[in-house]
Amino acid sequence: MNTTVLQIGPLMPALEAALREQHEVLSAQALTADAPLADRTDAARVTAVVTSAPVGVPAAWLPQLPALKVVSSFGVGLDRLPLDAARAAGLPVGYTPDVLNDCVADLAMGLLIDGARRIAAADRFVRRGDWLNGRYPLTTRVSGKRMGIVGLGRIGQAVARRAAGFDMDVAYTKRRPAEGVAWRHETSLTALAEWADFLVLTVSGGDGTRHLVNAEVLRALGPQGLLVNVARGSVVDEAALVACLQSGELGGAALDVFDDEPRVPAALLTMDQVVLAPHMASGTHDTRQAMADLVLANLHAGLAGEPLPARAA
Ligand code: 8YV
Repeated sequence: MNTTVLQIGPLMPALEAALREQHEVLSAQALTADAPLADRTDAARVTAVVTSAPVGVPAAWLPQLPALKVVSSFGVGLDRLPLDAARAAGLPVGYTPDVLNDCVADLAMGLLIDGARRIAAADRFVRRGDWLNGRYPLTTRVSGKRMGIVGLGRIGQAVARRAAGFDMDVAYTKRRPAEGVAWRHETSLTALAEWADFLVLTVSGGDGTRHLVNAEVLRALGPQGLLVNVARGSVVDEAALVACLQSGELGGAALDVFDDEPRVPAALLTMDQVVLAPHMASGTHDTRQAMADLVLANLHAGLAGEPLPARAA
């Protein structure tokens, strides 16, 4: 084996096995950006880094990997990848866009329907035996409502197409209007939230979108409104979210991502107007296999000095 891959954090078992079959694999876990890499592994041998979107790579590690030819990340999120440093070093960084659009959009719709119709809460109601004592409370209609989408990228557009099947009116915010789409572009996020019944977050994470959805936006969405987040926990001011749900200023939330996941704010755990999912939007056998295949294709292209099939930097 002439290639040494540094694996950062856990990966799906089939991908880990495929890496081990073809390469020497060193692993590093529990990242902190200031921890010196050379103390834990034989950094000089490393020719490739394989990581995942929620784990990423600390920028400080790149100069410590003199033989590095490529970084290949499992996921579409770029918020934990050192793209500027990689560009400056001419180092290709691969990621896995597109192959997960459908599954993430499917889960966004599932969370939305659950948030409005309270399916998970109804399941708890039946299991508790509460049905024997009376009917389940009425819920909120989904079809024909207004959906606001924050960040109309590839995933946002897949959500918007699904909303059309529910006869919804769709509008979105994005830095610049998306080309070739008929949905209405709205410049103000607060105005979008005010208009929408359902606000779906599909925007990228990172410094530029940190706490974009703040108390003002949540109050604009209002007591009948539902927030759906399949983007990143960092996009929402979680303390404001908890406060608005507690006070009833926001109707409900359906969340796949959290600021400090896998830790979820304790206050959310007891709220029936909240649906909680464990960052599972891309988590189907089909999509995760497609993501793993793309991670390997990016890795091998980078090692061969060829163009990456999906390059982020
Ligand atoms: C993760 C994600 O990659 O694509 C992303 O950005 O957050 C997810 O698809 C996945 O959960 C594996 O950790």
